[in-house]
Amino acid sequence: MANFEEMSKQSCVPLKPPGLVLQYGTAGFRTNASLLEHVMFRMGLLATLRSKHTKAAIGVMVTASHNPEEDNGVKLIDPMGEMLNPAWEVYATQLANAELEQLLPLLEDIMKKEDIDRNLAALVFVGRDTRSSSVSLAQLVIDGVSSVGGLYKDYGLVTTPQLHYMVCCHNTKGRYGEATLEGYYSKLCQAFIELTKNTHNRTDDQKHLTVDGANGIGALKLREMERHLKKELQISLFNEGQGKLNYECGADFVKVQQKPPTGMNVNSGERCCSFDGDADRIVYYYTDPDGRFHLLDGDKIATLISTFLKELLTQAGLNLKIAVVQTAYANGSSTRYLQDTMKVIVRCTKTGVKHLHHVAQEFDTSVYFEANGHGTVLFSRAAEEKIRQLTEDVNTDDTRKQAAILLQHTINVINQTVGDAISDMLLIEAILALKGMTVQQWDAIYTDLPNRQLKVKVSDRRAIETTDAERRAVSPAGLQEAIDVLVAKYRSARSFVRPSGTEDVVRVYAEADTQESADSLAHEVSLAVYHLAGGVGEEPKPLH
Ligand code: G16
Repeated sequence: MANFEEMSKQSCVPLKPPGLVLQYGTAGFRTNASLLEHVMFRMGLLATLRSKHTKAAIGVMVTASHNPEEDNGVKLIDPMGEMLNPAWEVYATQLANAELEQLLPLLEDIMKKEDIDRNLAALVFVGRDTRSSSVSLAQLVIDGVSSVGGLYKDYGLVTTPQLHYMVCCHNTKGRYGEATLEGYYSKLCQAFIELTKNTHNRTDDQKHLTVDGANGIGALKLREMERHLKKELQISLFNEGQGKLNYECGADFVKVQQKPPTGMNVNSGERCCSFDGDADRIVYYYTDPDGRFHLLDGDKIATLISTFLKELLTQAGLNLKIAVVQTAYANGSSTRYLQDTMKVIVRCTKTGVKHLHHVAQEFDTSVYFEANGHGTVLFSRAAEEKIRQLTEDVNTDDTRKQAAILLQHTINVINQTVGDAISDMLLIEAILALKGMTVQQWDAIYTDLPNRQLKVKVSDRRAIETTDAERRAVSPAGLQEAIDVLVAKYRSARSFVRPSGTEDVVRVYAEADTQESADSLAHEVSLAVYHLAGGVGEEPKPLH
Protein backbone atom coordinates (compact mmCIF):
# COMPACT_ATOMS: atom_id res chain seq x y z
CA MET A 1 0.00 0.00 0.00
CA ALA A 2 3.07 2.24 0.27
CA ASN A 3 2.73 3.68 -3.19
CA PHE A 4 -0.97 4.28 -2.71
CA GLU A 5 -0.35 6.20 0.52
CA GLU A 6 2.35 8.23 -1.25
CA MET A 7 0.05 8.95 -4.17
CA SER A 8 -2.82 10.09 -1.95
CA LYS A 9 -0.46 12.46 -0.10
CA GLN A 10 0.58 13.95 -3.42
CA SER A 11 -3.09 14.19 -4.51
CA CYS A 12 -2.50 11.88 -7.49
CA VAL A 13 -5.53 9.80 -6.57
CA PRO A 14 -8.58 11.03 -8.54
CA LEU A 15 -11.17 12.59 -6.26
CA LYS A 16 -14.80 11.58 -6.04
CA PRO A 17 -17.15 14.32 -7.27
CA PRO A 18 -18.83 15.70 -4.12
CA GLY A 19 -22.14 14.04 -3.29
CA LEU A 20 -21.94 11.46 -6.07
CA VAL A 21 -23.34 8.05 -5.09
CA LEU A 22 -23.05 5.13 -7.51
CA GLN A 23 -24.21 1.54 -7.38
CA TYR A 24 -22.59 -1.55 -8.93
CA GLY A 25 -25.56 -2.22 -11.24
CA THR A 26 -26.71 -4.81 -13.77
CA ALA A 27 -23.25 -4.88 -15.35
CA GLY A 28 -20.92 -2.81 -13.17
CA PHE A 29 -20.80 0.99 -12.81
CA ARG A 30 -22.20 3.12 -15.58
CA THR A 31 -22.77 6.85 -15.92
CA ASN A 32 -21.43 9.93 -17.72
CA ALA A 33 -17.72 9.39 -18.44
CA SER A 34 -16.70 12.64 -16.70
CA LEU A 35 -17.89 11.25 -13.34
CA LEU A 36 -15.95 8.01 -13.43
CA GLU A 37 -12.25 8.79 -12.86
CA HIS A 38 -12.26 7.92 -9.16
CA VAL A 39 -14.30 4.74 -9.84
CA MET A 40 -11.74 3.47 -12.37
CA PHE A 41 -8.81 3.98 -10.01
CA ARG A 42 -10.68 2.29 -7.19
CA MET A 43 -11.69 -0.67 -9.38
CA GLY A 44 -7.98 -1.08 -10.10
CA LEU A 45 -7.46 -1.34 -6.33
CA LEU A 46 -10.34 -3.79 -5.91
CA ALA A 47 -9.29 -5.99 -8.84
CA THR A 48 -5.83 -6.26 -7.28
CA LEU A 49 -7.29 -7.43 -3.97
CA ARG A 50 -9.59 -9.84 -5.77
CA SER A 51 -6.62 -11.23 -7.69
CA LYS A 52 -4.68 -11.79 -4.45
CA HIS A 53 -7.76 -13.38 -2.89
CA THR A 54 -8.44 -15.79 -5.77
CA LYS A 55 -4.76 -16.26 -6.66
CA ALA A 56 -5.76 -15.74 -10.26
CA ALA A 57 -5.89 -13.04 -12.94
CA ILE A 58 -8.92 -10.71 -12.76
CA GLY A 59 -10.30 -8.67 -15.68
CA VAL A 60 -11.36 -5.03 -15.76
CA MET A 61 -13.23 -3.90 -18.89
CA VAL A 62 -13.77 -0.21 -19.50
CA THR A 63 -17.02 0.13 -21.43
CA ALA A 64 -20.57 1.42 -21.22
CA SER A 65 -21.71 -1.13 -23.80
CA HIS A 66 -25.10 -0.09 -25.25
CA ASN A 67 -25.19 3.35 -23.56
CA PRO A 68 -24.51 6.56 -25.50
CA GLU A 69 -20.94 7.55 -26.43
CA GLU A 70 -20.82 10.17 -23.63
CA ASP A 71 -21.25 7.50 -20.95
CA ASN A 72 -18.68 5.03 -19.76
CA GLY A 73 -18.50 2.23 -17.27
CA VAL A 74 -16.55 -0.67 -15.87
CA LYS A 75 -17.20 -4.41 -15.64
CA LEU A 76 -15.09 -6.69 -13.41
CA ILE A 77 -14.34 -10.24 -14.51
CA ASP A 78 -13.76 -13.17 -12.14
CA PRO A 79 -11.20 -16.00 -12.65
CA MET A 80 -13.24 -18.32 -14.87
CA GLY A 81 -14.31 -15.40 -17.06
CA GLU A 82 -17.60 -14.97 -15.25
CA MET A 83 -18.99 -11.73 -13.80
CA LEU A 84 -17.69 -10.49 -10.43
CA ASN A 85 -18.90 -12.47 -7.39
CA PRO A 86 -21.98 -10.65 -5.95
CA ALA A 87 -20.42 -10.47 -2.46
CA TRP A 88 -17.60 -8.39 -3.97
CA GLU A 89 -20.08 -6.11 -5.76
CA VAL A 90 -20.80 -4.78 -2.25
CA TYR A 91 -17.11 -3.90 -1.79
CA ALA A 92 -17.08 -2.30 -5.24
CA THR A 93 -19.98 -0.03 -4.28
CA GLN A 94 -18.39 0.82 -0.91
CA LEU A 95 -15.08 1.72 -2.58
CA ALA A 96 -16.75 3.79 -5.30
CA ASN A 97 -18.63 5.88 -2.73
CA ALA A 98 -15.94 6.24 -0.06
CA GLU A 99 -14.31 9.59 0.68
CA LEU A 100 -10.55 9.67 0.06
CA GLU A 101 -9.61 9.38 3.74
CA GLN A 102 -11.88 6.32 4.07
CA LEU A 103 -10.20 4.42 1.24
CA LEU A 104 -7.23 2.95 3.05
CA PRO A 105 -9.24 1.77 6.09
CA LEU A 106 -11.76 0.24 3.69
CA LEU A 107 -9.06 -1.67 1.80
CA GLU A 108 -7.62 -2.89 5.13
CA ASP A 109 -11.09 -3.96 6.20
CA ILE A 110 -11.68 -5.97 3.00
CA MET A 111 -8.29 -7.67 3.38
CA LYS A 112 -9.11 -8.59 6.95
CA LYS A 113 -12.62 -9.87 6.19
CA GLU A 114 -11.47 -11.89 3.21
CA ASP A 115 -8.27 -13.03 4.89
CA ILE A 116 -6.07 -11.72 2.07
CA ASP A 117 -2.31 -12.10 2.26
CA ARG A 118 -1.02 -8.70 1.13
CA ASN A 119 2.32 -10.21 0.08
CA LEU A 120 0.78 -12.32 -2.63
CA ALA A 121 1.24 -11.33 -6.27
CA ALA A 122 -1.70 -9.89 -8.23
CA LEU A 123 -2.41 -9.76 -11.96
CA VAL A 124 -5.12 -7.68 -13.62
CA PHE A 125 -6.10 -7.84 -17.31
CA VAL A 126 -7.37 -4.51 -18.65
CA GLY A 127 -9.39 -3.92 -21.82
CA ARG A 128 -11.38 -1.05 -23.29
CA ASP A 129 -13.96 -0.21 -25.93
CA THR A 130 -13.69 2.50 -28.62
CA ARG A 131 -15.19 5.40 -26.60
CA SER A 132 -12.95 8.49 -26.66
CA SER A 133 -12.97 8.54 -22.84
CA SER A 134 -11.87 4.91 -22.53
CA VAL A 135 -8.11 5.47 -23.05
CA SER A 136 -7.65 7.72 -20.01
CA LEU A 137 -10.13 5.76 -17.90
CA ALA A 138 -8.31 2.48 -18.62
CA GLN A 139 -5.04 4.20 -17.63
CA LEU A 140 -6.63 5.09 -14.28
CA VAL A 141 -7.48 1.41 -13.71
CA ILE A 142 -3.82 0.60 -14.39
CA ASP A 143 -2.70 3.39 -12.00
CA GLY A 144 -4.93 1.89 -9.31
CA VAL A 145 -3.48 -1.58 -9.82
CA SER A 146 0.12 -0.30 -9.79
CA SER A 147 -0.44 1.85 -6.71
CA VAL A 148 -0.97 -1.26 -4.59
CA GLY A 149 1.81 -3.25 -6.24
CA GLY A 150 -0.31 -5.31 -8.66
CA LEU A 151 0.89 -6.34 -12.11
CA TYR A 152 -1.26 -5.71 -15.16
CA LYS A 153 -1.57 -6.76 -18.78
CA ASP A 154 -3.13 -4.14 -21.00
CA TYR A 155 -5.08 -5.76 -23.86
CA GLY A 156 -6.02 -2.34 -25.26
CA LEU A 157 -8.99 -2.41 -27.63
CA VAL A 158 -10.98 -5.63 -27.18
CA THR A 159 -14.62 -6.61 -27.01
CA THR A 160 -15.93 -7.36 -23.51
CA PRO A 161 -16.30 -11.11 -24.28
CA GLN A 162 -12.75 -11.22 -25.63
CA LEU A 163 -11.44 -9.98 -22.28
CA HIS A 164 -13.60 -12.56 -20.44
CA TYR A 165 -12.07 -15.20 -22.72
CA MET A 166 -8.48 -14.04 -22.01
CA VAL A 167 -9.04 -14.21 -18.26
CA CYS A 168 -10.44 -17.74 -18.49
CA CYS A 169 -7.65 -18.94 -20.81
CA HIS A 170 -4.96 -17.57 -18.52
CA ASN A 171 -6.46 -19.00 -15.35
CA THR A 172 -7.03 -22.44 -16.87
CA LYS A 173 -3.40 -22.43 -18.01
CA GLY A 174 -4.41 -22.60 -21.66
CA ARG A 175 -6.95 -25.43 -21.33
CA TYR A 176 -9.73 -23.12 -22.51
CA GLY A 177 -7.55 -21.67 -25.28
CA GLU A 178 -4.66 -19.31 -25.82
CA ALA A 179 -4.97 -15.95 -24.06
CA THR A 180 -4.34 -13.87 -27.20
CA LEU A 181 -6.56 -12.38 -29.87
CA GLU A 182 -5.02 -14.73 -32.42
CA GLY A 183 -5.84 -17.63 -30.10
CA TYR A 184 -9.44 -16.44 -29.82
CA TYR A 185 -9.92 -15.99 -33.57
CA SER A 186 -8.34 -19.28 -34.52
CA LYS A 187 -10.24 -21.34 -31.93
CA LEU A 188 -13.64 -19.94 -32.89
CA CYS A 189 -13.07 -19.83 -36.65
CA GLN A 190 -11.58 -23.31 -36.87
CA ALA A 191 -14.61 -24.68 -35.02
CA PHE A 192 -16.91 -22.76 -37.41
CA ILE A 193 -15.09 -24.14 -40.46
CA GLU A 194 -15.24 -27.69 -39.06
CA LEU A 195 -18.96 -27.33 -38.34
CA THR A 196 -19.78 -26.09 -41.82
CA LYS A 197 -17.36 -28.18 -43.90
CA ASN A 198 -19.87 -30.92 -44.69
CA THR A 199 -22.71 -28.59 -45.64
CA HIS A 200 -22.90 -29.16 -49.38
CA ASN A 201 -23.92 -26.69 -52.05
CA ARG A 202 -23.95 -23.60 -49.86
CA THR A 203 -24.42 -20.73 -52.28
CA ASP A 204 -22.66 -17.39 -51.93
CA ASP A 205 -26.00 -15.98 -50.78
CA GLN A 206 -26.15 -18.48 -47.95
CA LYS A 207 -22.56 -17.66 -46.96
CA HIS A 208 -23.32 -13.94 -46.92
CA LEU A 209 -24.25 -11.93 -43.83
CA THR A 210 -24.80 -8.20 -43.40
CA VAL A 211 -23.52 -6.90 -40.06
CA ASP A 212 -24.14 -3.62 -38.23
CA GLY A 213 -21.09 -3.00 -36.02
CA ALA A 214 -22.85 -0.25 -33.95
CA ASN A 215 -19.84 1.99 -34.78
CA GLY A 216 -18.01 0.19 -32.00
CA ILE A 217 -15.34 -2.31 -31.05
CA GLY A 218 -17.21 -5.29 -32.55
CA ALA A 219 -16.73 -3.88 -36.05
CA LEU A 220 -12.98 -3.50 -35.56
CA LYS A 221 -12.61 -7.02 -34.23
CA LEU A 222 -14.76 -8.55 -36.94
CA ARG A 223 -12.45 -7.01 -39.55
CA GLU A 224 -9.45 -8.52 -37.72
CA MET A 225 -11.12 -11.93 -37.68
CA GLU A 226 -12.27 -12.00 -41.30
CA ARG A 227 -9.19 -13.69 -42.78
CA HIS A 228 -9.58 -16.63 -40.37
CA LEU A 229 -12.99 -17.38 -41.88
CA LYS A 230 -11.49 -18.30 -45.27
CA LYS A 231 -14.55 -16.96 -47.11
CA GLU A 232 -16.77 -19.58 -45.46
CA LEU A 233 -18.63 -16.59 -44.07
CA GLN A 234 -18.71 -13.46 -46.22
CA ILE A 235 -19.48 -10.37 -44.23
CA SER A 236 -20.71 -6.99 -45.46
CA LEU A 237 -19.89 -4.74 -42.54
CA PHE A 238 -21.66 -1.42 -41.89
CA ASN A 239 -21.36 1.15 -39.09
CA GLU A 240 -17.67 0.42 -38.73
CA GLY A 241 -16.91 3.55 -36.75
CA GLN A 242 -17.52 6.37 -39.19
CA GLY A 243 -20.71 7.31 -37.30
CA LYS A 244 -21.45 7.86 -33.62
CA LEU A 245 -21.31 4.81 -31.33
CA ASN A 246 -24.74 3.18 -30.77
CA TYR A 247 -26.48 6.19 -32.33
CA GLU A 248 -29.49 4.92 -34.29
CA CYS A 249 -27.67 1.63 -34.71
CA GLY A 250 -26.58 -1.40 -32.75
CA ALA A 251 -28.47 -4.26 -31.13
CA ASP A 252 -30.21 -2.20 -28.44
CA PHE A 253 -31.55 0.36 -30.95
CA VAL A 254 -32.78 -2.36 -33.32
CA LYS A 255 -34.44 -4.40 -30.54
CA VAL A 256 -36.13 -1.51 -28.74
CA GLN A 257 -37.15 0.49 -31.83
CA GLN A 258 -38.04 -2.64 -33.80
CA LYS A 259 -36.52 -1.24 -36.98
CA PRO A 260 -33.29 -1.55 -38.98
CA PRO A 261 -30.30 0.61 -38.03
CA THR A 262 -29.40 3.67 -40.03
CA GLY A 263 -26.15 3.61 -41.99
CA MET A 264 -26.78 0.14 -43.45
CA ASN A 265 -28.22 -1.27 -46.67
CA VAL A 266 -30.90 -3.76 -45.70
CA ASN A 267 -31.90 -5.58 -48.89
CA SER A 268 -35.25 -7.34 -48.88
CA GLY A 269 -35.03 -10.92 -47.59
CA GLU A 270 -31.32 -10.71 -46.64
CA ARG A 271 -30.04 -11.99 -43.32
CA CYS A 272 -28.70 -9.14 -41.17
CA CYS A 273 -27.48 -8.78 -37.60
CA SER A 274 -26.49 -6.01 -35.19
CA PHE A 275 -23.88 -6.03 -32.41
CA ASP A 276 -24.00 -3.66 -29.44
CA GLY A 277 -21.30 -1.21 -28.31
CA ASP A 278 -19.00 -3.79 -26.68
CA ALA A 279 -20.09 -6.76 -28.81
CA ASP A 280 -21.64 -8.89 -26.11
CA ARG A 281 -25.12 -8.82 -27.66
CA ILE A 282 -26.48 -9.74 -31.07
CA VAL A 283 -29.90 -9.63 -32.75
CA TYR A 284 -30.82 -10.82 -36.28
CA TYR A 285 -33.42 -9.39 -38.68
CA TYR A 286 -34.62 -9.10 -42.27
CA THR A 287 -37.24 -7.16 -44.19
CA ASP A 288 -39.88 -8.95 -46.29
CA PRO A 289 -40.95 -8.00 -49.85
CA ASP A 290 -43.64 -5.69 -48.36
CA GLY A 291 -40.92 -3.81 -46.50
CA ARG A 292 -42.03 -5.20 -43.14
CA PHE A 293 -39.28 -5.56 -40.55
CA HIS A 294 -38.82 -8.96 -38.83
CA LEU A 295 -36.72 -9.20 -35.68
CA LEU A 296 -35.07 -12.40 -34.46
CA ASP A 297 -34.06 -11.47 -30.94
CA GLY A 298 -32.43 -13.36 -28.07
CA ASP A 299 -35.53 -15.55 -27.63
CA LYS A 300 -35.48 -16.69 -31.25
CA ILE A 301 -31.73 -17.28 -30.98
CA ALA A 302 -32.21 -19.40 -27.82
CA THR A 303 -34.89 -21.44 -29.59
CA LEU A 304 -32.71 -22.07 -32.65
CA ILE A 305 -29.70 -23.10 -30.57
CA SER A 306 -31.62 -25.29 -28.13
CA THR A 307 -33.46 -27.07 -30.95
CA PHE A 308 -30.11 -27.79 -32.61
CA LEU A 309 -28.51 -29.03 -29.39
CA LYS A 310 -31.49 -31.19 -28.47
CA GLU A 311 -31.40 -32.88 -31.89
CA LEU A 312 -27.66 -33.52 -31.65
CA LEU A 313 -27.87 -34.87 -28.10
CA THR A 314 -30.67 -37.23 -29.17
CA GLN A 315 -28.67 -38.42 -32.21
CA ALA A 316 -25.64 -38.93 -30.00
CA GLY A 317 -27.78 -40.95 -27.59
CA LEU A 318 -26.59 -38.82 -24.70
CA ASN A 319 -28.96 -38.47 -21.81
CA LEU A 320 -28.08 -34.91 -20.83
CA LYS A 321 -30.57 -32.44 -19.33
CA ILE A 322 -31.09 -29.33 -21.43
CA ALA A 323 -32.51 -26.08 -20.08
CA VAL A 324 -33.22 -22.60 -21.39
CA VAL A 325 -32.84 -19.64 -19.04
CA GLN A 326 -34.74 -16.43 -19.80
CA THR A 327 -35.85 -13.22 -18.08
CA ALA A 328 -39.23 -11.48 -17.75
CA TYR A 329 -38.55 -9.79 -21.13
CA ALA A 330 -38.80 -13.15 -22.92
CA ASN A 331 -41.67 -13.09 -25.35
CA GLY A 332 -44.60 -15.17 -24.06
CA SER A 333 -44.72 -17.12 -27.33
CA SER A 334 -41.09 -18.19 -26.95
CA THR A 335 -41.63 -19.51 -23.44
CA ARG A 336 -44.73 -21.41 -24.55
CA TYR A 337 -42.91 -22.90 -27.56
CA LEU A 338 -39.92 -24.00 -25.47
CA GLN A 339 -42.09 -25.56 -22.77
CA ASP A 340 -44.95 -27.04 -24.78
CA THR A 341 -43.42 -27.95 -28.14
CA MET A 342 -39.75 -28.46 -27.42
CA LYS A 343 -40.38 -29.76 -23.93
CA VAL A 344 -37.19 -28.34 -22.45
CA ILE A 345 -36.83 -27.00 -18.91
CA VAL A 346 -37.38 -23.23 -18.86
CA ARG A 347 -36.26 -21.01 -15.99
CA CYS A 348 -36.80 -17.28 -15.46
CA THR A 349 -34.34 -15.01 -13.60
CA LYS A 350 -33.82 -11.33 -12.91
CA THR A 351 -32.33 -9.19 -15.69
CA GLY A 352 -28.55 -9.33 -16.00
CA VAL A 353 -26.50 -12.11 -17.53
CA LYS A 354 -24.82 -12.64 -14.17
CA HIS A 355 -28.16 -14.02 -12.89
CA LEU A 356 -28.82 -16.14 -15.98
CA HIS A 357 -25.30 -17.56 -16.00
CA HIS A 358 -25.65 -18.63 -12.37
CA VAL A 359 -28.91 -20.55 -12.97
CA ALA A 360 -27.56 -22.04 -16.20
CA GLN A 361 -24.70 -23.64 -14.27
CA GLU A 362 -27.22 -26.01 -12.62
CA PHE A 363 -27.78 -28.03 -15.82
CA ASP A 364 -25.77 -30.37 -18.08
CA THR A 365 -26.43 -28.16 -21.09
CA SER A 366 -28.12 -24.81 -20.94
CA VAL A 367 -28.86 -22.02 -23.33
CA TYR A 368 -29.31 -18.67 -21.64
CA PHE A 369 -30.42 -15.58 -23.49
CA GLU A 370 -31.98 -12.27 -22.64
CA ALA A 371 -34.45 -11.05 -25.24
CA ASN A 372 -32.04 -8.18 -25.96
CA GLY A 373 -29.62 -10.67 -27.52
CA HIS A 374 -27.23 -11.18 -24.61
CA GLY A 375 -26.51 -14.85 -24.00
CA THR A 376 -24.51 -17.99 -24.57
CA VAL A 377 -24.50 -21.76 -24.00
CA LEU A 378 -22.97 -23.64 -21.07
CA PHE A 379 -21.90 -27.27 -20.93
CA SER A 380 -21.10 -28.84 -17.56
CA ARG A 381 -17.69 -30.50 -17.20
CA ALA A 382 -19.39 -33.89 -17.06
CA ALA A 383 -21.33 -33.17 -20.27
CA GLU A 384 -18.17 -32.09 -22.08
CA GLU A 385 -16.42 -35.24 -20.90
CA LYS A 386 -19.24 -37.53 -22.11
CA ILE A 387 -19.20 -35.83 -25.51
CA ARG A 388 -15.42 -36.12 -25.76
CA GLN A 389 -15.47 -39.81 -24.82
CA LEU A 390 -18.07 -40.51 -27.47
CA THR A 391 -15.96 -38.87 -30.19
CA GLU A 392 -13.17 -41.32 -29.29
CA ASP A 393 -15.30 -44.43 -28.76
CA VAL A 394 -14.35 -47.01 -31.39
CA ASN A 395 -17.42 -49.12 -30.64
CA THR A 396 -20.04 -46.50 -31.37
CA ASP A 397 -21.96 -46.23 -34.66
CA ASP A 398 -21.38 -43.50 -37.23
CA THR A 399 -24.54 -41.51 -36.49
CA ARG A 400 -23.78 -41.19 -32.81
CA LYS A 401 -20.13 -40.41 -33.45
CA GLN A 402 -20.91 -37.79 -36.08
CA ALA A 403 -23.33 -36.07 -33.68
CA ALA A 404 -20.70 -36.12 -30.92
CA ILE A 405 -18.12 -34.59 -33.27
CA LEU A 406 -20.55 -31.81 -34.17
CA LEU A 407 -21.22 -31.21 -30.47
CA GLN A 408 -17.48 -31.02 -29.86
CA HIS A 409 -17.05 -28.33 -32.52
CA THR A 410 -20.11 -26.54 -31.15
CA ILE A 411 -18.46 -26.40 -27.73
CA ASN A 412 -15.37 -24.87 -29.35
CA VAL A 413 -17.23 -22.19 -31.30
CA ILE A 414 -19.02 -21.01 -28.15
CA ASN A 415 -17.56 -18.53 -25.68
CA GLN A 416 -18.90 -20.09 -22.51
CA THR A 417 -17.59 -17.33 -20.27
CA VAL A 418 -20.25 -14.77 -21.26
CA GLY A 419 -22.60 -13.68 -24.08
CA ASP A 420 -20.45 -12.93 -27.13
CA ALA A 421 -21.84 -11.41 -30.34
CA ILE A 422 -19.01 -12.77 -32.52
CA SER A 423 -19.19 -16.31 -31.13
CA ASP A 424 -23.02 -16.33 -31.16
CA MET A 425 -22.97 -15.14 -34.76
CA LEU A 426 -20.65 -17.98 -35.80
CA LEU A 427 -22.80 -20.55 -34.00
CA ILE A 428 -26.04 -19.24 -35.54
CA GLU A 429 -24.49 -19.13 -39.02
CA ALA A 430 -23.22 -22.71 -38.59
CA ILE A 431 -26.63 -23.97 -37.42
CA LEU A 432 -28.43 -22.30 -40.34
CA ALA A 433 -25.87 -23.81 -42.73
CA LEU A 434 -26.12 -27.31 -41.22
CA LYS A 435 -29.91 -27.23 -41.24
CA GLY A 436 -30.05 -25.61 -44.68
CA MET A 437 -32.41 -23.10 -43.11
CA THR A 438 -33.19 -19.57 -44.27
CA VAL A 439 -33.70 -16.69 -41.86
CA GLN A 440 -37.39 -16.71 -42.85
CA GLN A 441 -37.75 -20.39 -41.93
CA TRP A 442 -36.02 -19.74 -38.63
CA ASP A 443 -38.39 -16.82 -37.98
CA ALA A 444 -41.40 -19.05 -38.69
CA ILE A 445 -40.62 -21.47 -35.80
CA TYR A 446 -43.07 -19.45 -33.69
CA THR A 447 -44.74 -16.05 -33.93
CA ASP A 448 -43.82 -13.39 -31.39
CA LEU A 449 -46.56 -11.69 -29.43
CA PRO A 450 -46.46 -7.98 -30.36
CA ASN A 451 -44.59 -6.09 -27.66
CA ARG A 452 -43.29 -2.67 -26.71
CA GLN A 453 -40.56 -1.38 -24.42
CA LEU A 454 -40.56 2.18 -23.08
CA LYS A 455 -38.48 4.21 -20.63
CA VAL A 456 -39.85 6.57 -17.96
CA LYS A 457 -37.79 9.22 -16.15
CA VAL A 458 -38.41 9.40 -12.41
CA SER A 459 -36.69 11.37 -9.64
CA ASP A 460 -35.32 8.21 -7.98
CA ARG A 461 -35.69 4.90 -9.78
CA ARG A 462 -34.97 3.01 -6.56
CA ALA A 463 -38.56 3.90 -5.60
CA ILE A 464 -39.51 0.87 -7.69
CA GLU A 465 -38.84 -2.48 -6.06
CA THR A 466 -39.75 -5.78 -7.65
CA THR A 467 -40.19 -9.46 -6.84
CA ASP A 468 -40.82 -12.75 -8.71
CA ALA A 469 -37.90 -12.32 -11.15
CA GLU A 470 -38.94 -8.67 -11.64
CA ARG A 471 -42.40 -9.62 -12.89
CA ARG A 472 -44.23 -7.83 -10.05
CA ALA A 473 -43.65 -4.46 -8.38
CA VAL A 474 -43.83 -4.34 -4.59
CA SER A 475 -43.31 -0.59 -4.30
CA PRO A 476 -44.43 2.14 -4.64
CA ALA A 477 -47.79 1.28 -3.11
CA GLY A 478 -50.59 0.82 -5.61
CA LEU A 479 -48.39 0.47 -8.71
CA GLN A 480 -48.79 -3.29 -9.19
CA GLU A 481 -52.55 -3.05 -8.60
CA ALA A 482 -52.73 -0.32 -11.27
CA ILE A 483 -50.72 -2.49 -13.71
CA ASP A 484 -53.02 -5.48 -13.02
CA VAL A 485 -56.11 -3.41 -13.84
CA LEU A 486 -54.56 -2.16 -17.10
CA VAL A 487 -53.36 -5.62 -18.19
CA ALA A 488 -56.87 -7.03 -17.65
CA LYS A 489 -58.21 -4.68 -20.36
CA TYR A 490 -56.23 -6.41 -23.14
CA ARG A 491 -56.08 -9.92 -24.62
CA SER A 492 -53.05 -12.17 -24.06
CA ALA A 493 -51.51 -9.25 -22.22
CA ARG A 494 -48.62 -8.99 -19.78
CA SER A 495 -46.70 -6.02 -18.46
CA PHE A 496 -44.05 -5.28 -15.86
CA VAL A 497 -41.81 -2.42 -14.79
CA ARG A 498 -38.31 -2.38 -13.28
CA PRO A 499 -35.55 0.12 -12.58
CA SER A 500 -32.73 -0.13 -15.12
CA GLY A 501 -29.32 -1.04 -13.73
CA THR A 502 -27.44 0.68 -16.55
CA GLU A 503 -29.43 3.86 -17.30
CA ASP A 504 -31.20 6.37 -15.07
CA VAL A 505 -34.70 5.26 -16.15
CA VAL A 506 -37.52 2.89 -15.29
CA ARG A 507 -38.13 0.31 -18.02
CA VAL A 508 -41.66 -0.64 -19.02
CA TYR A 509 -42.45 -3.82 -20.96
CA ALA A 510 -45.84 -4.77 -22.40
CA GLU A 511 -47.07 -7.47 -24.76
CA ALA A 512 -50.55 -8.20 -26.11
CA ASP A 513 -52.37 -9.78 -29.03
CA THR A 514 -51.90 -6.80 -31.39
CA GLN A 515 -49.19 -4.16 -31.76
CA GLU A 516 -51.76 -1.44 -31.13
CA SER A 517 -52.76 -3.04 -27.82
CA ALA A 518 -49.12 -3.62 -26.77
CA ASP A 519 -48.31 0.03 -27.54
CA SER A 520 -51.38 1.30 -25.75
CA LEU A 521 -50.78 -0.90 -22.69
CA ALA A 522 -47.11 0.16 -22.51
CA HIS A 523 -48.19 3.80 -22.64
CA GLU A 524 -50.83 3.38 -19.93
CA VAL A 525 -48.37 1.56 -17.67
CA SER A 526 -45.80 4.34 -18.31
CA LEU A 527 -48.37 6.86 -17.10
CA ALA A 528 -48.99 4.80 -13.96
CA VAL A 529 -45.22 4.77 -13.28
CA TYR A 530 -44.99 8.50 -13.97
CA HIS A 531 -47.80 9.33 -11.54
CA LEU A 532 -47.10 6.79 -8.80
CA ALA A 533 -43.28 6.64 -8.83
CA GLY A 534 -42.28 10.30 -9.04
CA GLY A 535 -42.09 10.95 -12.80
CA VAL A 536 -40.02 13.94 -13.90
CA GLY A 537 -40.22 16.06 -17.05
CA GLU A 538 -43.06 15.73 -19.51
CA GLU A 539 -45.80 13.17 -19.01
CA PRO A 540 -45.31 10.14 -21.34
CA LYS A 541 -47.10 10.68 -24.66
CA PRO A 542 -49.06 7.99 -26.53
CA LEU A 543 -47.09 6.30 -29.31
CA HIS A 544 -49.67 6.92 -32.00
C1 G16 B 1 -26.21 -5.04 -19.54
C2 G16 B 1 -26.32 -6.42 -18.94
C3 G16 B 1 -27.50 -7.16 -19.52
C4 G16 B 1 -28.77 -6.33 -19.34
C5 G16 B 1 -28.58 -4.92 -19.91
C6 G16 B 1 -29.73 -3.99 -19.60
O1 G16 B 1 -25.98 -5.19 -20.91
O2 G16 B 1 -25.12 -7.12 -19.17
O3 G16 B 1 -27.60 -8.40 -18.88
O4 G16 B 1 -29.85 -6.92 -19.98
O5 G16 B 1 -27.42 -4.34 -19.33
O6 G16 B 1 -29.87 -3.87 -18.21
P1 G16 B 1 -30.85 -2.85 -17.55
O7 G16 B 1 -32.21 -3.13 -18.11
O8 G16 B 1 -30.75 -3.12 -16.09
O9 G16 B 1 -30.41 -1.46 -17.94
P2 G16 B 1 -24.88 -4.33 -21.69
O10 G16 B 1 -24.83 -4.97 -23.02
O11 G16 B 1 -25.37 -2.91 -21.71
O12 G16 B 1 -23.64 -4.50 -20.86
